[in-house]
Amino acid sequence: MSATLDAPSSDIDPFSEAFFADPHRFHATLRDAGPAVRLSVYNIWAVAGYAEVHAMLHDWEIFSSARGVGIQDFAREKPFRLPSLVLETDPPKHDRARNVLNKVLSPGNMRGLKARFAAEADALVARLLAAGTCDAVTDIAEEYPLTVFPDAVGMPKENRRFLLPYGNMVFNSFGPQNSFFTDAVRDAGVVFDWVQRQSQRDALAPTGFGADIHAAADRGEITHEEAPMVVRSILTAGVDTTVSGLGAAIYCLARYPDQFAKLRADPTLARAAFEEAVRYETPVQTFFRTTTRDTEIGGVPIAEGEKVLMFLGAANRDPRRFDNPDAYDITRKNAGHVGFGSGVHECVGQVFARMEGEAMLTALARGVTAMEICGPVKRRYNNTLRGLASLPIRLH
Ligand code: 8QM
Repeated sequence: MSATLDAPSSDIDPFSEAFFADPHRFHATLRDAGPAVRLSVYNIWAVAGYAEVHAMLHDWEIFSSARGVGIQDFAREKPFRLPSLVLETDPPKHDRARNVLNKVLSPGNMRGLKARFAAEADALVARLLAAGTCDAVTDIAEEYPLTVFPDAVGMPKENRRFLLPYGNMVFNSFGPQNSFFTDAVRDAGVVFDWVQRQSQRDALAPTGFGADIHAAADRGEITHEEAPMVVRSILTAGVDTTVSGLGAAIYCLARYPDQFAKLRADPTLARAAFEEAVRYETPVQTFFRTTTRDTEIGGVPIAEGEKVLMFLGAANRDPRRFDNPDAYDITRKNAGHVGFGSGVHECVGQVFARMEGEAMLTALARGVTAMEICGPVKRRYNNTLRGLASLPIRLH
């Protein structure tokens, strides 16, 4: 039993340009304000400490995903899109779709892709070295996942870039209806129908993740009506996230040449360098849960039906959990970071994401002696994702 505390409150807006431009000092303020902080701008709760975020992620019965993992409460408002069968559900409903994805995206099912990943990454680095300068966002962080991921799903070549505005829209939709969200919706109108179409069995190759998901419906693990919804989940979650992750890793290695030197000296550190970038930049910054009953977080009472915003990015830089958290250090022990979440909803695509990161950073470590930022770095603001719009670099 812990004592009841007075609820700390703050007028910080975590979905504002000021916040996105420099989140870390706001994160520190929220972590230090208390275990749970009332955000007056939205009348929601915020949780920014590692221990509290981790505990919430492991308590799906009280901190539910079924009322949406954005600011919208599905119990009160019509969801922005048909709710996801994995992301926006709780066990036991969650587990059916999740078990299908666990198999489709399992390490065993992924092994066959490894050689292709390496070859594609090496070829891309060779092309970019010949050009000299490039934009690491469009030419690497977007280009690479937009090749290897749709290939693995079994998608046709046409219009693959549509996956980017689609993801941008969905990840913005977890926040409030601010201009980031409305701009993203305006940019994404046509791709809504396209994603629906791409999720159907006859739009997908006879082999690949898409076909595997539909085959699970033949075996009765999900229904044939559900299969396109599960394909939609991987199309939504599989691109923008890894684009942000790869962009983060390259940005870290370009900013901290001592770390790139370490990686070049031992390219087997590529996996660790990617992992540390996921901790350090935390591509998926936040998700909400909704309380299913009256509860408390660190002694702060929280009523039933409240939206609680988890700051994964703040948790990943909590000095109570990580030594010198604001240093990008590819040899640190960062196990336990929540960049891929934790608990029943922990990222089901993490094997794939890490393979992309490892392949790309290995190719850079082997083929490039130095990366130099050679123009203005621009952030891409999004209500959920932390990433870049532009990163001009010269490769040596
Ligand atoms: C985020 O549609 C979905 O099922 C879905 C969308 C976005 C994500 C996950 C699942 C966490 C990467």
